[in-house]
Amino acid sequence: MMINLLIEKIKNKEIRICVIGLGYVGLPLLKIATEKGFNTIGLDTDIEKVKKAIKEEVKATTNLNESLNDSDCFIICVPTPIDENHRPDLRFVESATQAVSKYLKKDSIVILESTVAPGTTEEIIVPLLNKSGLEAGKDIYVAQCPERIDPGNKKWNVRNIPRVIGGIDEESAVVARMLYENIIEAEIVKMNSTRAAEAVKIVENTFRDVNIAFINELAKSFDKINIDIFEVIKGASTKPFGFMPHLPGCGVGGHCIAIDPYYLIEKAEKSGFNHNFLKLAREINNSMPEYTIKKIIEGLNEVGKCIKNSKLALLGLAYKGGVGDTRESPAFPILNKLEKLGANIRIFDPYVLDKSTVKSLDEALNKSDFIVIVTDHPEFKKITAEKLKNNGIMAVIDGRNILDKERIKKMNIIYKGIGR
Ligand code: SAJ
Repeated sequence: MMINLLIEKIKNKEIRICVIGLGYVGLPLLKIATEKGFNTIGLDTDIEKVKKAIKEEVKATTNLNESLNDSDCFIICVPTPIDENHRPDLRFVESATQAVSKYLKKDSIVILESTVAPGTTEEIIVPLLNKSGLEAGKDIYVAQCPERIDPGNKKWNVRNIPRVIGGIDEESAVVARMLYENIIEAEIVKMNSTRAAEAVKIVENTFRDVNIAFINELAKSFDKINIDIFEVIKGASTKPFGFMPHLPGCGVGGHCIAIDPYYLIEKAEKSGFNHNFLKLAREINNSMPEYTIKKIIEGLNEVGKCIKNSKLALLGLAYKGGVGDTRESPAFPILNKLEKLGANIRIFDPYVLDKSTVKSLDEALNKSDFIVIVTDHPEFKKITAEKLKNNGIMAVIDGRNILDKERIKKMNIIYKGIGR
């Protein structure tokens, strides 16, 4: 088909879009594409995700044929995790691509939203698609449009976050951009290649990882010289340009920041470059749970206690405040170490009740002598020094620096923050 005809079909919403992967990226995309008038269907291997999508009034299925057959456009939004050796794991992307390649027809559009190393679309996705007998760049259009969802963000969402796209050729880029311009209400910026679009996403998140590592290392250093890093960040933030505040904490979790740098590190290694700096940043961020344990030991020692048999509340399992996602959360290495050291632990996370061992914050507090804050949930930010005193809490290890240090210390409760 002439590209103009395809563009007309897109503008007239005459194509069927199949979104593969209905997690925190795919489901919002499926919903907004449906809202914009496209004929859509969602595909996921997890029946619970399909049920959730149907409850949100979009068509979804676990059935490959029902979803992939008769679709003109396939948008792949499946996870790209790392394995236990921090090696990228493309299993989900490869199986989704293999499934799609069985249903391709002339002028199909395939777009990858999953975060991958630069070069993945060209070197892995295209060869898998070409196995269909149709040729990417000749018979089908292929592009990369990295997802930019920030779970829990009240301001930025799939509708208003600008996107970048890159095509394996100019026509693929034009088609993909036209498609997203008819779904997303924000700017769609065309890069010169899929490789550049893949790199944009990795760079965005690696930028964040190294900046967090920078402030985490400063926190360790300032702990030694009795400087409150928070006060310094606040001071540095008065500079109206050239400084971007990041916060120290008990660790960097989640399926983006803690993962994406490894995709670039491995890709670069294969191409003969060693990302010393990115690896060091990952090492520093991965050291923060251990550093938090050190602060717990220090805090308990100041009241003549040790971790063994101490009654301790671990507040938070999620990787960041306001969400229930526990992937790569620093809570688990901290919890494992505390259990190894024989602590008597109560776990509470209002967003992860199925893994909590007590039913409320009050129960966690009144059954404990010490608290460790791991997640900056809004509920935990409201914990007052008075509440701690009334519950007989002797020491607070504030892994997210969210409590009122001075007020807590005034109540003769030991306070240990990360860098404060
Ligand atoms: N964290 C710190 N210090 C900081 C910021 C975060 O320790 O200054 C920790 C958090 O506690 C968490 C981890 O890092 O454990 C990741 O936090 P995050 O706020 O970066 O949250 P994510 O992983 O949901 O990141 C997403 C990303 N969005 C996408 O990948 C599409 C990221 O690009 C966004 O910059 C980020 O949201 C955001 O800005 O909130």
